[in-house]
Formats: sequence, C-alpha cells, structure tokens
Amino acid sequence: MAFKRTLVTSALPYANGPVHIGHLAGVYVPADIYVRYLRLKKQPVMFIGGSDEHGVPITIKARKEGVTPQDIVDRYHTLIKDSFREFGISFDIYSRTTSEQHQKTASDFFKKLYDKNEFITQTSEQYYDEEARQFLADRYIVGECPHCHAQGAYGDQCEKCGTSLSPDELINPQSAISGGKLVKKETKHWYLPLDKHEEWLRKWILEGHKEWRPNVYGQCKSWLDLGLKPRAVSRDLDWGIPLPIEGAEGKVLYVWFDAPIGYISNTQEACAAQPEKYGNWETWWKDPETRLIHFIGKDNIVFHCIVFPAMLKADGSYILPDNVPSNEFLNLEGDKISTSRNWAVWLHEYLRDFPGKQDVLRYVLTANAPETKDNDFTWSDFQARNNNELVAIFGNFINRAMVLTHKYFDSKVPARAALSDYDQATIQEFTDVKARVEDYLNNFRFRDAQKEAMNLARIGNKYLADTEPWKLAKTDMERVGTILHLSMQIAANLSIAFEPFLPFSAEKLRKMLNIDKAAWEELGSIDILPAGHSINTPELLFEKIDDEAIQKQLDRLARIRKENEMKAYKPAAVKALTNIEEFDKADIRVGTVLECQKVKKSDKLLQFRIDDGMGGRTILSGIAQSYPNPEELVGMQILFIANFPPRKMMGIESEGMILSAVNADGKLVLITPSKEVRNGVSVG
Ligand code: B3M
Ligand code: ZN
Repeated sequence: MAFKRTLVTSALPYANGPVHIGHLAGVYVPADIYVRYLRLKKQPVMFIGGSDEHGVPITIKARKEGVTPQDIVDRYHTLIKDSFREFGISFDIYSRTTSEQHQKTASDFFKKLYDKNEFITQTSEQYYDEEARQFLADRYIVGECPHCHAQGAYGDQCEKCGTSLSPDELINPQSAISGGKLVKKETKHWYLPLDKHEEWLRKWILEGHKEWRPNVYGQCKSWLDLGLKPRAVSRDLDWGIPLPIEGAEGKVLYVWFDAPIGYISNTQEACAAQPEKYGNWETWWKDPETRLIHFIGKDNIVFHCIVFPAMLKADGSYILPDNVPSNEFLNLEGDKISTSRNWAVWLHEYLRDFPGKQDVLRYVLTANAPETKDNDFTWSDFQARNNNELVAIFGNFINRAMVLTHKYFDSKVPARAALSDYDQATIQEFTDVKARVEDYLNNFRFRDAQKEAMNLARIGNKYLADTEPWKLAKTDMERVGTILHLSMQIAANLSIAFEPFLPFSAEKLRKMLNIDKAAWEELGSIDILPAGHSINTPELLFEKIDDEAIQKQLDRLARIRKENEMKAYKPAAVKALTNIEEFDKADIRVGTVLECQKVKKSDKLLQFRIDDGMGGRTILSGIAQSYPNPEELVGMQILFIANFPPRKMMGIESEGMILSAVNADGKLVLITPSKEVRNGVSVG
C-alpha cells in the first residue's frame, strides 16, 4: 500500500534516571536517522517522544529520597529532554505522561474500552501491608531467595542469583516499605483478555508481517505459540492515572497501559500547538494511509507488537503499526549496561567530557548498532572509529578538497571541462551510493546505510589520491579545475548523505561550503555547486581523540567496577561457637616461608617449607593459581593451623594448613601478621 505520511514513535524512557548510550543506540539515534531521512525526502513525517512518568520504580526512588514521585519525574524529564536535544534527536514533540492531555486521553481510552465491554475482571489474593495500608507490587516485597538463600531478594527477582521470582516463592516475605508483616488480601482488577485477540494477532503478525526483523518476529511468534492470557491493566497504587469508573477506588492504570497511549496524547498536544503544521491528530492515528512505526528496545517488543495493538483494535478506530524496528542490547566494555550499578556512559557526562562531539558518539553507536544481536561499546573502538574513519577518511577528504580549492582557485568552485573516463567511473560510483543508502534506510538497516555514506568519502579520497591535482597544478590548470570541481561536488554530496547520521557535522560542512540544506534527491548529482560559487575558509570537521581522554574513561569504569564488587560482596553467615574451647582446638601459629615451589604435575598445589620455631615443617597449599611466582613468598610470615593430622598429597606429606582469604577477583590471598612475630607463636 502507498502511504501518505509516516508517524514515528520512539519508546518513552522512564523518568527515573538519566539516559545513557544504550538508549541512544537502541532507539533514539536510529529513529532520528529515519525521520531526518524522510524529511530530506520531503515526506510528511511526525516524530513523537516523551517521558514515561508512571510505574512502581519511580515511587520506590521517591520514597528512598524522601521526595514525591512528581519531584523525581520533574528532575529526570528535564535532564532527559535536554540530553536528547543536545544530541540532535529531532522530535516534533517531547512531552510527558503526567501532562493534563495525557491523563485525559489515557483515562478516556480506558473508559471507551470499559464501555465496550472489552475488559474482564478477576479477583485474586495479593500481598497487603497492614502497616502502610496498601497492596504491594512485587518489587515492594522482599525476603529470602529460595534458590541462593540471599536475603533481600525482590518479589519479582533475586538480584544476587538473577532468578525471576514471584512473591509466593520468597521465604519469609516482608514489606520493603514498612518492614512489617504481610497478609494476603483479595483485590479486584481489570484485565485485557488477550486470549480473545490471539487469532487476529497471529494472522496479522505471523502471516502479514514476515518482513519484521527476525528478532521481533521471533519473539512475537514464541509469545503467540505459548498462548496469550488476560493481562491486568490496573494496579493498586497511589501514583498513576486513576481508573475512571465506579468501584475502583485506589486503583490506577498499569503503567504499560497508559505509556503507549502517551504516543497518542503527545501527537494530540503537538497538533493542538501547531495545527497549521501538523493538522488533525486523527489523521496521524486513524487514516489507513498513515504508516505507524515504533522504534523500541527488545524488552518492549511484546507491549508494542501484541498488547498495544490489541488495545488499539479493541478501540476499533485506530491503525496498527506497520513496523516495529527493535534493537537488541548494547553492552559496555563487555558487561550489561545497568543504571543501578552505574555501569553506563551517561549522555550528560559524555557531553561534559567530550563537548561538541555529539556526532562522534552518534557515528560510533550507529556503526556498532545492536541491530541483529547484542553488541559491545568499547572506548578503544570509539577512539579508533573517530581517528581512523571520521578524521582520516571523511574529515581528511573535505579538508584536502577545500584547501586545494582555496589555494588554486581563490575559494571559488572552478569550472569543469571535459570529463575523463576515470571521472565518469567515479561519478557512477557515487551515484550508486545513493540507491544503496536508500535501500538500507528503507529497510531500517542503519549500520549498513552509514557505511555506504562513508564510502562516498572513501571514493572522494581515492579520487584525489589517484588524480593528484597538486602535481598537475604547474602544467594543466584546466584539469586541476575539473578535478576540484568534482571533488567539491562530492563534498556537497557528503553534506546530504550524512545529514541523517551526523546532523551537526553536516551543518558545519554546509557552512563551510556556503550552501543551504539540499534535498535528498540531489544526492548523486554533480551540479550542486555551480562554477564560481564561493566557499568559506576550511575548518577541521573532526579532530583526533588522544589516548589520555580514553584512559580517563577507562579509569572511571575501572573505579566503578571496583565499587560494585565491594558493594556486591555479602559475607557468609557467621558460624556460632558455643564456647572458647572450640576455638582453642584449632592451633593457629605464625611461621616464616623458607622455601616455596610448585608441586610437579599439579597446577593447584604449592609446596612450602616453613620455619615453625619447632624445627620446620612442610605444608602443601592449593593456591598455585593465585601466586604464579611462588619464590616471591620466601621470607614472608604466614599463619598456619599446626595441629592437623599429617596427610599425603602427590606423594608428599603435608603437616598443617596455611590460612588464606578469597579476594574480589577470586584469587586467594595469604594472611600475614601486621608486624614481625616470633615463629611458632600461637594466635588467639
Ligand atoms: N518506559 C520501558 C523502557 O523504558 C518503557 C517504555 C514505554 S514505551 C510506551 O524500557
Ligand atoms: Zn537468589
């Protein structure tokens, strides 16, 4: 079907923390590339963003800080909005789900479905905190993990061992709010009966949208194959949008019910603010000639491909998404990005450390986008892509072309004479780039599209290197003019090709070339800059990033890794002693290492000869992995248990046991007295 306009939405980030590179790479940069491309093609498009300001985590954070949920979302909404603006994410609107418009739209949406009998109700037993007088969401319930027996496991997950839990599985569940005991109490909720929608969803997705990305299609298929169940759309909570019906006091819309409606309310808000620009909101949401595209991360797939479409269908007047390009996750230096562990590159911190380098991050995140699988962001790759690609290829070409034009033609685009075969071949090459970039962009393949755009700069570099105009300057200025004329056209082409990907650099380049934003259709043309057109003085488009700046980032991450290890360590339960004699039974003494070597044919054992003050003894200890150079231990004082019965290992008799402790990196560390002690002295 031919579409008249495209409505692009990007997931609404929770306003309970700043945004990081994972958000940018997964959702916002690809969405922004796409809408910039459509705008360049002069296609009607609207780009919707906003903050998701409801949900339990926001209330938990507020409680922890002793402020209101509204304070939390006000703080982060502003921070997030600023970060996006600074990275050039070109939303037509960035609003929020605490807006009046949204409260009304979400409330009305629920009411219409309610009136149409699209919900069912179910009563179930849930945990209730009698002290705080409220039902508790799973996250509010803590107790002992039934698997690893860690204390403080949550009702939905144990963070120690990572197992998903339900509150019923916790041993000794307690309220995280009041610390008090919990009772089970009946509560009634409204459910969207997804089972009733299963049939059309199967047809619509599994037969009608085989072109969706394999990760998206695959996830939908496995959900559908498992069979859909009714999903609660209400919660017992005092933060959210109240259910607009009788008999539902103290209940609010589940955050995943109201959040996607935020796309609709934000569209309404934009249309109301600028009706001449955007027209009627219903055209964007209800006209079958509108194409709806949701950009999201992979943990949001089920909500955008199954739940929200079911809501829209239940209403009956809306269009459904045409595609849901979802990315996998971006890791950071090999580990999963985590807000709670501060394992992230925060956008506002990046801007502080690399001011003006928004495009470098955009470039690297797209070059490495987790489009088909999880990918890793590393600072060394960041540096390499900046120095070897942006600086050495793109920046270098622009600089050479401009400096030569400046030098030989007084900053005016020279005229072109007859074209050589080689010129023609080069032109053909860069005209082909256009078709390829388009094809990739139309199919949401942003990494490949950007690679193609970069090829244009490669073509330019090769053209200059092969034709060597600086050598011809003495003999054939007409030919030099032709070469630089074409080079400047390539430069102008680059300003178009990179506009979706690197908007700041494209703008800088346009300023240097002294041109306005050109339409996408001009890409591939060799007539963008007329002969005689004045260009401005060249500046560097990109600059090298040195090792020191990268090391600073690596040091920061190393510091955070260490802090996290310290925080994550929970000492084992203390074993009870009933009397002092029990302790006295272990005869711990001080000794000095006289000799130490690896035991042959064993990769674990070290053989110690110890001065024990009693004539010396041999002890074997399984710490070879932790001390690769055992000879370094000679002369060190250690603690050992002196009264173990001797036992033979690998044919050697060991008389005792040397004391050690496990370090954060899993290595064993020998215990040594803080001052010298006579050998053979008992510890107690
Ligand atoms: N806030 C979840 C997330 O940020 C959620 C997305 C809502 S999109 C309607 O991952
Ligand atoms: Zn556990």
